[in-house]
Amino acid sequence: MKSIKPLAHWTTLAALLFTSAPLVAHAQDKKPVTPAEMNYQAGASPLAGEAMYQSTNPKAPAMTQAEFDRARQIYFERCAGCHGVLRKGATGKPLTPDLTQAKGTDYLKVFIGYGSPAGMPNWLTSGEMDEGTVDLMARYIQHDAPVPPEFGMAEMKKTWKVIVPPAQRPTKKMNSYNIENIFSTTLRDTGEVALIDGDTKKIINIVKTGYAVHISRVSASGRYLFVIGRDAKINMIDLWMEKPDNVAEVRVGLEARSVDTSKYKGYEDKLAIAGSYWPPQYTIMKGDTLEPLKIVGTRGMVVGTQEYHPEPRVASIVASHYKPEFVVNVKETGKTLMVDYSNLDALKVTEIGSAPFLHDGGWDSSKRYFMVAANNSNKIAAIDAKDGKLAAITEVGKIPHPGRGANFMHPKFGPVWATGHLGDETISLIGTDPKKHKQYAFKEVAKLTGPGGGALFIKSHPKSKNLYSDAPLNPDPKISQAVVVYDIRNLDKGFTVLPIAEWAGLNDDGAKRVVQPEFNKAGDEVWFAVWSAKNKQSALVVVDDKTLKLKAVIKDPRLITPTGHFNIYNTQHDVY
Ligand code: DHE
Repeated sequence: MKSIKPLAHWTTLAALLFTSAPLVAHAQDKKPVTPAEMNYQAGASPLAGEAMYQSTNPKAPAMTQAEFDRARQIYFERCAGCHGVLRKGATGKPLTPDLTQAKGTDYLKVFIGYGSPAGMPNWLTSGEMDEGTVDLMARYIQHDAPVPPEFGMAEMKKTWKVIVPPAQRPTKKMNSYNIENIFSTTLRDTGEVALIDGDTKKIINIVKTGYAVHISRVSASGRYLFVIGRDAKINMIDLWMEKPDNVAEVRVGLEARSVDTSKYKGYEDKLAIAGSYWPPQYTIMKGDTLEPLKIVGTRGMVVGTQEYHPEPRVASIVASHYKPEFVVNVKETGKTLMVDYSNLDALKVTEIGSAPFLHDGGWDSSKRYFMVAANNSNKIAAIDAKDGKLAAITEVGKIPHPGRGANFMHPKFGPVWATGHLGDETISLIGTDPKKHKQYAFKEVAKLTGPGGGALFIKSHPKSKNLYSDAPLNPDPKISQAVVVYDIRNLDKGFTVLPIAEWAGLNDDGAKRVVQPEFNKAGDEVWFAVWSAKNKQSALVVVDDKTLKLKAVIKDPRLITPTGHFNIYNTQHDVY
């Protein structure tokens, strides 16, 4: 093992590094990553806990098995979100041995220790890693990337559990809840969702789900709730039970983010689908039991460059209302796959290329166009679900992040869909009506100015005259702990700030990031999560949409790290 160099030596190298050429040569010239994006992407991967074979490269500095295992775990906890599982590069630069060995251990140590102006965190000087760990990581990334195991049908079947078989489930609704106004709230760090009665604001049940649970989606009938964890575990919850709870679960991979269910006429509640980050694939399951039926890999060529990508992760998935199809967005290859589920034995997939990296998105108000953010290209692609083609690509601000976006009727431009941005303070409005407002269709017709970057979610409702936008990743707590509201009838007036975290009246100094506006079924209340660390108090805050005044604060020791929340009716019917 090489000895650790004194800090002075590092500083000299750091100076050299920042005044010379970029550390790692890269095929595509990458733009700097903002701190907000870095915070967002750099979450721990569940792959950190997976056993993998030690890979060695004879030209790389030697490592013991114990060192390799420790470095691998750190890599998946800290680095994989940006640099990719196989280190081929994503938000961060590629770190394959051909590139890293050419730089050498000392050079890499400086890069890891001090970070870079392009967005690499300063792991040493921030105190997150000591010098020994930095040295370990510098040696590790010169070895070949260990490949996590594949996860096929046999592995899935081993994890598949039908907790309550369909025949033993209720034949009618067994509770008195107004199911359509229940909220499923992600409790991120406890691996649970809180089911909350939207009328009484009381917790109905806390349901165990996967690790670092991510999103909830609702079946076409509104009876079943599907929740996916980052560990690719899907939980299916029956809302008809006296106390709604899990009836089935399965793992569809080792890491995942998206789930949805078939919504086309005649296929309601019949199928479910989930997309995985690792292995890069999507899985179609039976809608009432989660039995895995069909697994399809997404490895392939990147749009434009037509270079092979070994790990194109599956990002957002939605069910089409126009055809028996799932709209599957593949991140790194920049492709939307229209997966026809009418015959799983002769699967037809229409591949629509747009731009990398496809991430999140939502329907326009007609539910014909799926508006998906290509967040590495600062673009929104409009996918026409009726004609199965790309309708248009629209340039927007820096790193668009719509969640599912917000639809409303603009006084001049007609129906528009809106997205906020992680990388700048703007909100882009895109016209979505090619029939009656052709001149504005799929054009960025207006840009609103918000309080700053770091926005993740934006929301409106057909019955509301307001547009809400959060900014939980903004570095200024005054911004990250509040939301802004625009009056749709008078957008030129600018925004009003609602101090949501302050209204929550929390008893400690938690991060209190305000996340994701979500309307109730009636469209007259907006819910927000006030997200603090696991050991700090969090809350949900409910605002009256008409008066913009505080309506309720929901606090409970069980509400740990609430992030996303999903109203059953609005999620079922794609109302946003
Ligand atoms: Fe998410 C949606 C991926 C970090 C809260 N997130 C999505 C979707 C994807 C995704 C692909 C779209 C799913 C769909 O529509 O089918 N999210 C990722 C990441 O890869 C990323 C950047 C890093 C990670 O390690 O996971 C990430 N996401 C976060 C967070 O840190 C957030 C703020 C808090 C949390 O719970 O982890 C977060 N993501 C959400 C929410 C949605 C979401 C609330 C659903 C939005 C909606 O309106 O549907």
